[in-house]
Amino acid sequence: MSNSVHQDAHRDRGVGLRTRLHYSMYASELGFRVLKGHRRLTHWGARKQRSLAGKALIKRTGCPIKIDPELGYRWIEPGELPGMDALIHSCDGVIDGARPHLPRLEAEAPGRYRIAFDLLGDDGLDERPELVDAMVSDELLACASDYLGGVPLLRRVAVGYSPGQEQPDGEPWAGSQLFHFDGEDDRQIKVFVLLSDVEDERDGPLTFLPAAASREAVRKLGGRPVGPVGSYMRAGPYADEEVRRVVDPADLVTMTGKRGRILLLDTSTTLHQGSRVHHGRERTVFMGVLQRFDLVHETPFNWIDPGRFPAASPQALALTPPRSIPRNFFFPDPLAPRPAASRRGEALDGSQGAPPRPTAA
Ligand SMILES: O=C(O)CCC(=O)C(=O)O
Ligand SMILES: [Fe+2]
Repeated sequence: MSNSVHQDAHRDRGVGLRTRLHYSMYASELGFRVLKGHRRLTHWGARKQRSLAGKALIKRTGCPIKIDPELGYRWIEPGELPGMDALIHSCDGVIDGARPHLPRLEAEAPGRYRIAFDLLGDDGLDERPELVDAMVSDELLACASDYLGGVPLLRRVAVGYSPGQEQPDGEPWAGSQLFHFDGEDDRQIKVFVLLSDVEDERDGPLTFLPAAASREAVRKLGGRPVGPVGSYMRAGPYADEEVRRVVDPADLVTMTGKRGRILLLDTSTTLHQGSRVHHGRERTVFMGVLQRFDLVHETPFNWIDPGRFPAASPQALALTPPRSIPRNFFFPDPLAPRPAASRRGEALDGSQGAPPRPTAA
């Protein structure tokens, strides 16, 4: 993308100078490295603390769950992670409570916000501590500390509802329904838990290419192209035909399965898409997001109270971001009468350098 296109897009969006500078650096491979170096220096002390705390946790737990960076994913077997039954049960309550509101939410949601809804706001999350507990268990944090090089942050907890799309054949897929890499950092872990059975492509399964194959695909695609300006995607979205040209369909992994199936996925190193839900179907998936404290590109995050855990414990570290935001800042009650999408805009308007929302739940 040429510079002038970048500039026009920035002008159209009416974003501040700091944000413009950030995006023009973030969009290039070298700029990303520079930003990464800058974050590392800025958070040197915190990184050290998190690295030591992570090593202690890995030693204490024996780190039973490991993610192979060449794969960038790992399925979780029943019983491997504590708290998952409570989590699934709790999410059922969230979905039941939201069910009467869904037609209105869908009718109100503009464009890309219609692909996947997060049914939890900060308040809803606060009422359901079992969701956070499952995401900061010693076992999961040990795994994430091993993979990310220190105790990470739990930045998002979401109950994602993806509605069936009106014209699955006629309407082109968009946003996170197209293959992309998430761009907050060069590694992160998303924990996905199926809350409904995902049987086949009609249910819009999360579909991804393992990390080594993704690297190869991007090489064949002619390097890692930049994402659209102002997007949380560092690369992509790619048209299906482009992906089809360089990817063996047999290499794609789909998150189909019965309710309760759990996947850990590095969405920064694996090319992925999802939520291509066909008309008349729906998909509900829980998502927890673990990212490094010194991540390169901040996207909206939940307000979560670290106060339930002892100070300096791995759990408290995982819930203490570098900058605090007011509760409900990014994620106000999604079921409130006024469309959440419009209130999100309000929260960001006029804030200096705040990034836009991600498109997916
Ligand atoms: O909706 C999906 O399955 C894909 C979502 C996605 O791209 C993500 O969570 O990073
Ligand atoms: Fe994604």
